[in-house]
Amino acid sequence: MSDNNLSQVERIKMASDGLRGTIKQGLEDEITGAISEEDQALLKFHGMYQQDDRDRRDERAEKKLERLYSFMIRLRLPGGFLKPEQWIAVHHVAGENSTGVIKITTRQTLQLHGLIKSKIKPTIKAFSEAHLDSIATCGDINRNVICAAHPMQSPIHTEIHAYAARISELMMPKTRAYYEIWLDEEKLADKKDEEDPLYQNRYLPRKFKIAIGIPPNNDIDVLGNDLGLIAIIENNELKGFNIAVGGGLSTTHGNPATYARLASVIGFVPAGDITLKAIYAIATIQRDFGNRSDRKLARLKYTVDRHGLVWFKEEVERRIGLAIEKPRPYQFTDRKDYYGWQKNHEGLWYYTPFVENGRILDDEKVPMKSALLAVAQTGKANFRFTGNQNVILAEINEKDKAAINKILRDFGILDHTEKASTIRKNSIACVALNTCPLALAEAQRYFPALITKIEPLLNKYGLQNEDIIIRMTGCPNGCGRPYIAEIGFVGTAYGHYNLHLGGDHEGTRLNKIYKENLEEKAILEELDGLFRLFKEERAANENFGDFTYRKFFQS
Ligand code: SRM
Ligand code: SF4
Repeated sequence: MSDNNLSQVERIKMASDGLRGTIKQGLEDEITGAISEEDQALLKFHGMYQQDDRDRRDERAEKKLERLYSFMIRLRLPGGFLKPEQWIAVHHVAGENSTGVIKITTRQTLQLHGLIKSKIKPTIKAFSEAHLDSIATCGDINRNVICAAHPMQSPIHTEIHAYAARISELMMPKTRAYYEIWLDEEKLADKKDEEDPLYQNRYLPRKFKIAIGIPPNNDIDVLGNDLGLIAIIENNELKGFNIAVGGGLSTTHGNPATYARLASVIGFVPAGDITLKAIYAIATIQRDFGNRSDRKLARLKYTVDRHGLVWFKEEVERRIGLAIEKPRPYQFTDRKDYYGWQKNHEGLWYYTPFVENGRILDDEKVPMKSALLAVAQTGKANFRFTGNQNVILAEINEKDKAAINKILRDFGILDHTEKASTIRKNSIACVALNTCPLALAEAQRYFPALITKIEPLLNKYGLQNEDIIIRMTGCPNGCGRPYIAEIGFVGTAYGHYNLHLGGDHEGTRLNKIYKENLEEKAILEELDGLFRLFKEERAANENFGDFTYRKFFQS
């Protein structure tokens, strides 16, 4: 591609001196709370986004003040795992340096919001002391590798889960910029040590997401990722992975060239080094063939569709020097979190509380943040984050269960989790306002209140125990994966949402737009009618998503 066609971000990456840019100087500039646009693009590769408080834009503009800038930081947690002492560290960092709210994301990690410029370095230092980092959790690079979260669902979960860390390590950038800028490491004398055969100096054309699913539970929505690995287990042994490529859920309103796409399974590779080789090869194909001029069309899904699946598979085979076998059979039956207490094959206990939209704070409903701190302080539970924005208190010995149960009871977590309705427990909302610069409408600040109005409609038709997967995002980027929900709301303008219907329970079918630009009153009227129809016309054991798909979209 000629240099003239390269997007601005491509130029910034190449001229960045290994993602350093002028971030260091920008941090020292006390005149503004912001950093330059070029550095903002580079900062993402270090796991941070510059944002501003959108609620206060008008007020600040009136007073002729600059926007109220702050930064969001996202941790790299392959497979979403933290030891209790690491949770305690995150708890304190959040309290001291950010808004205090800890957000569990849809990719099994944690975000802190509202860090002012001078707090970034202390935050990263404190994380580093807890053996945590935020490298490559944003930017045109491999992101946090996610893995099915529930250890009790397979006796070989640990073996499969370990791939998340291995893949994350394999796909890390080689530049030492993160350590130099944030942790005061001496600049390397020999630049050769930074040579990066995978990313070179241009990185990937766009973000790149990898997920590992363990059938039968598709709790991480494996097909929504650029690269999905579906674990194939035969006789309790991990044989390898079916590889699925080209998933991606974002669209842009009014741009018909963009679309959501589920990943296509191209074949099976045996477990072990060959799996890692295949992953690496797929990333290099995207590096070499991805679109570097139009960022809207730069994800792997567009590369796959431009060249075709046959070409893509052959190119992987050529790069790994091995034929990919035909896919092995697998079946997803669900994609949920197992709330309450569960036991695994070794007799270890797991408790999953309901964390609404992944927001961990002490509010009038429940002191979730204090409760989780108290659990962590026992040192007896690991923390595992789920793709549904929850946390699992994990690997608890039988002898410690009663003490942890008491903490959960005393803080009201048992009650909170038991009392939350089925629909609420199946809900996801993205961050949206007030921090997300791309939000067109509210999501996590509004969805709980909308669910409160949806619950009586379900009760009215006796549907309160139906497992209906419902999700909302504040814009069509799809961070809460609304396009694979049974009921999806996608923000179009303030207070307005497209209503999507017809996704399945297992995350293997995209939904479709049913009605556009609805306000709350219209949403509730539509749902009332839909629930009535479902009650009257559903087939035996038919899920809501399958019903609406059959009723409205099947020709
Ligand atoms: Fe996302 C951008 C939040 C999962 C698709 N996403 C953003 C930003 C960073 C806005 C921005 O670019 O400035 C949002 C920050 C809001 C804030 O204030 O915190 C944001 N995305 C999130 C999170 C926190 C949503 C949540 O509430 O949990 C999730 C963090 C994941 C993580 O830990 O890494 C999050 N984002 C997703 C997912 C779901 C997934 O990966 O399973 C998607 C859809 C899947 C996909 O990638 O196709 C997603 N986010 C996007 C996109 C559209 C990408 C595209 O292909 O066009 C953007 C915009 C962009 O990249 O230009 C975006
Ligand atoms: Fe922001 Fe849109 Fe993602 Fe929601 S879906 S967090 S509004 S980019």
